[in-house]
Amino acid sequence: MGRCGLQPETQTEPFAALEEFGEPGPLVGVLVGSESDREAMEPALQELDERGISHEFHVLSAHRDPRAVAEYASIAALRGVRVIIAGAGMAAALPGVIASYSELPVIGVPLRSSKSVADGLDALLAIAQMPPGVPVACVSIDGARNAAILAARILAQGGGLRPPGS
Ligand code: RP5
Repeated sequence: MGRCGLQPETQTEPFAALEEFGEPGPLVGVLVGSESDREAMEPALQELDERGISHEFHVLSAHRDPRAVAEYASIAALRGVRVIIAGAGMAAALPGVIASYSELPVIGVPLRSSKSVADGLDALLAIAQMPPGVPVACVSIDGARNAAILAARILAQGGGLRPPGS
């Protein structure tokens, strides 16, 4: 499992993150919008660890590093990632922006940031109220463990849908 954040110097280089994200990926990508979100997402990482599900962890902000988020999401499926869990607080754009760039299932985790004026409700609404056509699954506020369990259940549906007419 790799746990890393982009170095500041790479964030200003166009597509510089492709080198890092070009490596074959794990099954689950776990992202947060800030270092301050890391602790709240630990239950997700622990649950994935206990289930033996390969995963990676990145700190990528939809507002502060939008290009890096776009790069990550655009090639995640090509790297073999099957589900993305994204946690963020306040104006929690991260899950929605990832869903804009990827057709992978995205599970958003609204986080109760210490800076929240609404005790996490702001993040919940930001994640849940996506426009039609760009779905994001939303677990409860600080529901990181449930996000990992949901990711495991999605991964268990390996057969997928049958093509129409089959
Ligand atoms: C959000 O703003 C992050 O997901 C975090 O929950 C919140 C505060 O971020 P920091 O100012 O602590 O980096 O984007």
